[in-house]
Amino acid sequence: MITLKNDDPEVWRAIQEENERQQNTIDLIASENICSLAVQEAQGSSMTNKYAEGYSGKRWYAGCGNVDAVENLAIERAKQIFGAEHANVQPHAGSQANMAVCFSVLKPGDSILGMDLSHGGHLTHGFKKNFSGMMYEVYHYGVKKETGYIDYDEVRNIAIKTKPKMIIAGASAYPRILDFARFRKIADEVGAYFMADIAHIAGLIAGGVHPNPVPYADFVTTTTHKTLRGPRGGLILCKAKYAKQVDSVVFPGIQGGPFMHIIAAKAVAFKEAMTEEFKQCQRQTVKNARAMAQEFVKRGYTLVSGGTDNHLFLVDLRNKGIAGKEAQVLLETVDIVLNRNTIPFDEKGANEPSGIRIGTPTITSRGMKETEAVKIAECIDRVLLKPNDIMVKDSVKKIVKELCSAFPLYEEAACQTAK
Ligand code: DSN
Repeated sequence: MITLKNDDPEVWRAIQEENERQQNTIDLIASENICSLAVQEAQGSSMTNKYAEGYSGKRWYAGCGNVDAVENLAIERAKQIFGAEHANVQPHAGSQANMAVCFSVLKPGDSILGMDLSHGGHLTHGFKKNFSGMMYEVYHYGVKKETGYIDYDEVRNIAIKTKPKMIIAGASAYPRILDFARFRKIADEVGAYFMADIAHIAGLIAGGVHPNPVPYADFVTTTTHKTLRGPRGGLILCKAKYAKQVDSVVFPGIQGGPFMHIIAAKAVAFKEAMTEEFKQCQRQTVKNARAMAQEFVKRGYTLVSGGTDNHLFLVDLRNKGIAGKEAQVLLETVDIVLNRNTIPFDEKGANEPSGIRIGTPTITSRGMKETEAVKIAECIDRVLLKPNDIMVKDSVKKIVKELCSAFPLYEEAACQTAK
């Protein structure tokens, strides 16, 4: 059998090195996770060869019986997890999911109200260089300077003043619970559609550790690869009355042939997300984030909103004399990987932000608990305090190495449902 190793050793080597990098680093990027080998197997399957434009039972091409079966499974499982009336599992990514929802009910020039990117929002919620910012008149809400929490009275005031056609809740860097009922109330008051983008927190919702927006929102979008721990992709949930509009925007509106291998992998991940092991992992993800956040506070760091309710938190480094990017680069030298992040009201701007974002999905999927989370916080603090101290760096690298070998990515990982 011709294997990748024989056939294309350069690509094979890069993949081996990536496997090793993932195994040997502490990954704190809040949007990343480790999907199971079963999810990877489905992604690497023959379903990648199949064209299946259309929907189950209504495809353009012949030979779609097997892909119909996996798409049906993915749809039914997604609906079951979140209690949704309709699911479209074809969006290639979260951005396409958001675009499809926007195109299904908005016209160019309509107005939307979403969270400011610099306060934790997302590019597709109205950033000026994104389709959402180019096509729609955008209004933003943010967090309160004194508290770091979303100011729902401000959201309401802006909504009353601007009368948006759609209100978007959801964030990529907001450490607190989102009050979907409150967003719904505001949307109803001004006659707006309500879309919740749960890309970051979908796994937490499936695990019962964050409220579910499905009862409140007209549309719910998500990626499938973050806390949900599936393949890289997107998903739309909506009320039955919007099903036809949404489906016809996804295909043929903005996408062609669906990625059937990814849809198969989504089905696998959705099955895993219904297990008790998965739910336990989501609970632990939040416990780990809380434990780590508390340790940072204890060590004199300022956290946006003072802590976290979910899988991530934001560290404001301004009182530590180090910028977010410097911290990111420095920590990578000791095999701790995270990303720089703007903090709300950051004077420095998006390219040189003053903070870092720390997330616990990946370490939790490896089986780490509060003890390890606290130890990692201590390691980060030691390196940030003495960025040029070789002895400190060596000692931290050693601890990282020990943690990584004690908690392998795929063997004996407590949160893995399929090995
Ligand atoms: N890039 C993702 C994140 O890191 O949060 C959002 O799409």
